[in-house]
Amino acid sequence: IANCMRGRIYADEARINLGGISEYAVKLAQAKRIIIVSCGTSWHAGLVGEYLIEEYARIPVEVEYASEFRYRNPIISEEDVVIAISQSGETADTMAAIELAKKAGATILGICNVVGSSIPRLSHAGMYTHAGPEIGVASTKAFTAQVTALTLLSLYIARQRGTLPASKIATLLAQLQKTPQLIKECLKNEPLVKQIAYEIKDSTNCLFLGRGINFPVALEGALKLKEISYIHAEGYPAAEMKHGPIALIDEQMPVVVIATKDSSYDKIISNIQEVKARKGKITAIVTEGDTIISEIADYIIEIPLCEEALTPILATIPLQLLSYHIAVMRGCNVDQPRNLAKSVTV
Ligand code: F1P
Repeated sequence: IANCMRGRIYADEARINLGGISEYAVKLAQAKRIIIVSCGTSWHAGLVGEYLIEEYARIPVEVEYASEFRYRNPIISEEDVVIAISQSGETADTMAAIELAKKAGATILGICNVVGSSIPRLSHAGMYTHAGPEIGVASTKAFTAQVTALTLLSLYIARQRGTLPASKIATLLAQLQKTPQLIKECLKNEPLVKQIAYEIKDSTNCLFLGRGINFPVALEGALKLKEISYIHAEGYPAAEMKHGPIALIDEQMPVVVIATKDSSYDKIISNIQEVKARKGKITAIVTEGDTIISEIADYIIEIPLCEEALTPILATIPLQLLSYHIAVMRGCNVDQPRNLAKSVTV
C-alpha cells in the first residue's frame, strides 16, 4: 500500500489474513452469486474485485452502490454471498445494505480497515485490510489494500473451486508479496508527477480513461481529483468514449489514460490516438520501457512490469499522487476537503 496524503508519502505493507473467512470457504466456493456492496472509493475497489473473481473463480459478481441497493427491492437468496467493503466500517448506506441482505438469508463477509468498527460486527466473517488509519478524509491506502484483499480472496476461491492452475496462483501470490517493493518504485516518480500536476492544475475538467481491470482505476483517479482538488473529473471506460465523451475533447481537456501492457494494450493505443487527433492533452500511465505510447502521449508515467491482475494496485499510485499535488497547488485542504465526512453515518 502507499500512503499518498498529507505530505507523508511512503510505501508500507498491509497484513491481510484470510483466516477469518475459512469457516465460510465452502459457502464461498458454492456461491451462486457474489454481490459486492459499498460506496465511493470502496465501490471502485469492488469493481476491481468483480473483474478478479469472475476471471479467476468464475462466479458471477454484481457490484452495487450500497446507497441505491438499500432503497430498492433487490432479489437476494440464501445462496448469495454479500461482500461489504468499507474503509471506516461505519458507512450508514453499507450497513443498511447488509441488514437487507442478512434478512434475506445471505452470508455477509466484510472487508474493512478499522478494527472493531460496526460493519465487521454486522458481518458473519471477514478480513481486515490493516492499512493503518487514513489520516485524511479521502481514502487512498485503504483502496490499494482493499484491492489487495480482493485479489487474495479471488485466488482463495479459485483454489477451492479449481478454476485456476496452482502454478498461476503461485505466480500471482509471489508477485503480490513483491508489491511493497514495486510501490516504492512507483513512488520514485513523484517529482515527475508533480510537474504534470503543475500542467493540469488550472484545468476546469479532466477525463480519466481505462479498460478492463483498469477501468475502475480510472473512476478512482477521477473521484480523487474531484474530492480533494474540486476539479470536475469523469472516469470512463476508454471504449465508451466514442459513445459520447469524445465530444468534450479539445486542447483544453487533460486526459489521463491507464495504458499498461496488458490484454487491453492494443485497443487503448487506438483510444489514445483518438484523443490525440482531437488535441486532448494526454498523460499516460504506462509499463516501464514502453516506447509506443511515449511517442503519442504528452506525458508518460511509468510503473513496473507486473501481472495484469496487479496493475490496478500500481497504476493507482501515480493517480493518487497527481490529485494530491494538484490539490496542494490549488491551495486546497487535502486532509479535510469541503463537504466531505470521513465516514458518512447518515
Ligand atoms: C466510503 C466513502 C469514501 C470517501 C469519503 C466518503 O467510505 O465514500 O470512499 O473517500 O470518505 O465515504 P467507507 O465506507 O469506505 O468508509
